[in-house]
Amino acid sequence: MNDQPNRPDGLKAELLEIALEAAHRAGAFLHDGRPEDLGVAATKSSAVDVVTEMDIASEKLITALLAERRPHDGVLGEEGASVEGTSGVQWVIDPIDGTVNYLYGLPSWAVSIAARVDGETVVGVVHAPARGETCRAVLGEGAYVNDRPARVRPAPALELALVGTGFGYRAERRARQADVLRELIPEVRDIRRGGSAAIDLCDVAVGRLDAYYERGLNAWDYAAGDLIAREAGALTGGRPGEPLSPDLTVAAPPGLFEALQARLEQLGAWHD
Ligand code: LIP
Repeated sequence: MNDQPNRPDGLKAELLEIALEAAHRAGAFLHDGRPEDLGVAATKSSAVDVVTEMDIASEKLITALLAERRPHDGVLGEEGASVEGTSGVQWVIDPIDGTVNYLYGLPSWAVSIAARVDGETVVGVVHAPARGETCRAVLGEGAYVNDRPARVRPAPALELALVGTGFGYRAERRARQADVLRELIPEVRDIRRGGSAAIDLCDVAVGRLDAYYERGLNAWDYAAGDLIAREAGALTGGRPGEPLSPDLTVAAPPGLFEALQARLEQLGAWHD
């Protein structure tokens, strides 16, 4: 049954098929074509905020496929892709989420592609080739990992929660994030820092993490993973009553989400 009359299910199915095709093509290019001598092509907010030639090439591969398949859609990409579009559909792309991991040859990196219709995310795909895993979700139709249904782990108390997080590229922000972590770490089971927000959100969706939070993410980091986590049963948001934003991203199953969000608010995790 079509529960969204202005968005025919056929559109969501088409957007999912395109997102999967683009993510797998980019993933194969990145995984099989990674140069042995891969270096830094450019830096952004700091000397450790790096871009490789593969980030740029991956974004070009994805945007070329999108332009061919849906020429009237908008596009927002981490490495500069910016197309206004006229169709009401916007693609939000991180061509490599976990760029530093990819640069160092660590496996926790992914291609993250989301499709938004009239501003609402309706399709999310996070493809992690080195993990042999693709997570996907369509709004209202559940989340899947390698075609198996994905569900969050039942919420533990905060003190028993395995919590993922990450840190920014500017030293001043990292110092502040460490201050927050110093207070939180004795209050939870343990912390994990994987290096890819998209994968961290998927790990919440499949129950490998109880919760995840991070300050400073951009839409391309979280757009797809947010939908996947929500469709797997998580609550997501920023500060209490606010949506995800660069201020703060929080994801966890109900019960744990509220407890972690309230503690992060007390610790001022939403500001530098
Ligand atoms: C990364 C995020 C990660 C964060 C890193 C970096 P990038 O995105 O996915 O969660 O901790 O600092 O921002 O830069 O690899 O696309």
